[in-house]
Amino acid sequence: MASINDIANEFIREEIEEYLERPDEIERFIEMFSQASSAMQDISAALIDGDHHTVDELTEEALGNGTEALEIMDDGLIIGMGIVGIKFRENFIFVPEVLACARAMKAGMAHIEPILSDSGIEPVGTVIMGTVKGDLHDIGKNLCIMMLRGAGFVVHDLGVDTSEDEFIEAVEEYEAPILGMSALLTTTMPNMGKTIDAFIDEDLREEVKIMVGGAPVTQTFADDMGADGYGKDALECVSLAKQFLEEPDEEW
Ligand code: B12
Repeated sequence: MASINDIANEFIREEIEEYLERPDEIERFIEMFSQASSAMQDISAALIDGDHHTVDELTEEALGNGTEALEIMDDGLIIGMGIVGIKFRENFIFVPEVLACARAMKAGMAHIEPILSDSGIEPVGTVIMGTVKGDLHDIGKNLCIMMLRGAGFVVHDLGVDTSEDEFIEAVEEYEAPILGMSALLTTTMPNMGKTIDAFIDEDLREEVKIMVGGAPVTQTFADDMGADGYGKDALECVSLAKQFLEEPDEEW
């Protein structure tokens, strides 16, 4: 088992000691950070600090040094956002600070987006993606979109706060066989189910495979609302979309 001293970055060690209280979370983050390179730890530290200039510079530098875009996304940006989430949950920081961190995350994503989205392969299928009504969180959805594009999917991004009608109109307009919905709030998760019901009411449910995701969403919740698939991260989002295309008539 790794120890806190296996983490090279002092700022990260201090963040863990000062803000993490649950033993399982302390252990999980020590494990993850100790496995990340010191360059990735520096990116995480800048993100946690809400410093978008430094995230911008360090991401560009890491790519220039040959670090894979996926490694930067997983070991730099997403782990850092995990610490931000805990500090927010425990009321150590508030919306303005989280917005600064989100801006830093986006500064890093701006560099890796063209790489992950540029698959250079023939389009394999069309996906509609959006965050559900009432919900403004888009970082996770945008990561999924990058990865889908990188895997050759054409993705129409409906953005945030997307109504049932907007999802239906987009699926019809683009004749998309796949729809992905994201929700980060327990209060907006039910809007996924409402959207699925709206597809049933319009007699369009058989026309589209529906996948759902977002931090509070679970496989059980997805099953209960009648989604075709649930993905815990952007990689699972891509593999679900691929499965939907490969076996369009299978049960998921
Ligand atoms: C950043 C953030 C914000 C930013 C959002 C900026 C932005 N542009 O997105 C801001 C500051 C605006 C914000 C606002 C609010 N937030 Co907020 N926010 C977060 C935070 C810290 C991180 C979310 C994030 O980006 N995670 C990183 C990404 C990479 O992870 P992800 O979104 O889960 O996505 C991954 C997977 O879930 C999956 N995935 C995502 N979508 C999809 C879709 C499909 C189809 C698939 C297959 C997979 C998939 O793949 C992604 C990549 O791996 C979370 C904490 C947390 N633990 O999630 C709180 C959190 C979600 N927020 C919370 C709250 C309460 C709010 C506010 C209500 C706060 C307030 N008082 O105003 C508002 C709500 C605004 C609104 N109407 O939406 C709570 C929700 C609690 C709850 N029970 O519902 C959380 C959990 C914080 C907490 N208290 O613990 N927030």
